[in-house]
This record gives sequence, structure tokens and C-alpha cells, in this order.
Amino acid sequence: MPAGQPESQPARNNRDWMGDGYSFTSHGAILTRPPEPPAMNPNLLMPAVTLKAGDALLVIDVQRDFMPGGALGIQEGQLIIPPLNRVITAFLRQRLPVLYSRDWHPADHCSFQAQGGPWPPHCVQNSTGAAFDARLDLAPKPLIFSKGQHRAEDQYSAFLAEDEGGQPLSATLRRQGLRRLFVAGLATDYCVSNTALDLRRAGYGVIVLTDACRAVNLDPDDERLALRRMAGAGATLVATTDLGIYP
Ligand code: VGL
Ligand code: ZN
Repeated sequence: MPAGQPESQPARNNRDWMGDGYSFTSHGAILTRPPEPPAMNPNLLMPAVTLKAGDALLVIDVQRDFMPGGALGIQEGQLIIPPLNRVITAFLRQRLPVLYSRDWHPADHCSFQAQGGPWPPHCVQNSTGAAFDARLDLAPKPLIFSKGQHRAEDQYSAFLAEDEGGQPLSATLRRQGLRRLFVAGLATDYCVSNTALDLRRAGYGVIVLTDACRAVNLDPDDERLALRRMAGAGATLVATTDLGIYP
């Protein structure tokens, strides 16, 4: 024991080592104790959207390979983390579900250039690049849905991504009586837009959190076109700063 350290002080450990409600695991920071709600919502303006029963948050592919420096790094991808974590906290505080998708490819996936596909190898199952970004808050028992798992087909939409038991996201939405999905993550012009369009086709309300998404932009217009397409399909585009959450 270092000199001067009181004996009663609990040792730091991987569970909540700073006593701030977060613990750290191999797949990121886990919020073990949702923060206390503020005494009063200090929003001065009427929020554009407030949370209600039947809402869920779908966090799409916030994985290391999609962050700057990753195998398929997306410019400014790191900037989605702070607003996204604020929304995750708000959903958990209101006991609303937070669902996570991940791109989860076999090493010889058809979307990889070696197989004639458009992308460099990325999000290979169980690789470090496929892990969730360490700065992303995970729900205490995160529901994780994997997509692109089959060698011969790519899957940009998370709508049919599968949980550990092989059950599709669509089944969880139905079973939990969810009606409106808030979507955010990476990438606006691929997974986010394909997921949002599938959700709209299936009759779900969709709110795209614009400041918590970033696009690959192979063509510089792709983000704008994806947002327009989602809006055209009836999705609502809102910045997290216009949600009725604190702060
Ligand atoms: C994605 C490119 C390749 C995505 C997945 O999830 O948006 N983009 N694989
Ligand atoms: Zn992929």
C-alpha cells in the first residue's frame, strides 16, 4: 500500500474504478448506474421532440474500424460520441430501451476488395477493429445485433441484424411493443439510411439524430442525399440539442 493512502479506501478495479457509475470492459465503458435526473429541466425553449413509451434508441455501428484511423475510418466519426452518450443516458434514465447494432463480418466477406467488393476489410468478427468504440456508453445489459455475418451477402440495414440467439432486431421491436426508433451512428449514407428506410417500410416512426451521425461520403453529396431520402420516407431529422432531454 503506498504511503499516505488511507487503509479504508477501496482499491480501484475494473468495475466503476472512479466511482462515477462507469465500469470498463473489453467492449467499452458500461454505465452501471444511470446518473440522477436533474432537479429541473433547464431547457428554455419548447423541445422539438420529447421521449415517450414505445420509443427506443438504436445505436448503429459505433465501432473502432469506422472511427478516424480505423480500417474504414469516417471523417469526424468521433464527434458523434458526446451527443450520442447524452441521448443514451436520457433513454436509460427514462427506462427506455437502447439497442446496439454492429457490422460483424467473416474474414472473407464478399464486401471486401479481395473478394471483389467495394470496401477494405473492416469489422472482422472478434477483431479489435470490430469492437465498440471505448468512449461509447453501453447499457448495463446491452442488446447487441450483428449484421453482415454471412460471407455471401452484405447487409447495410440493421433491421434484420441478429442477436446472440439469432433473433432479428425486427422481432425484438415487435415483442417489446416499440413504435418509434431514434437512430444514430455510422454511417449516414449506408447503415443508418438503409436501417431508417427499412423501419419506415415496416411502419415504425423514425427520428434521425443528425448531429450523432456521420457519412462515408465516397461522393461528397452522399450525406445530403441520404438525409433527403430518409426525410422523403417520413423520417424526422432532429439534432440531439432539440430533444427534450437534459442537458
Ligand atoms: C457500413 C460500409 C461497409 C455501415 C458497413 O455500417 O454503414 N458501411 N460496411
Ligand atoms: Zn461492412
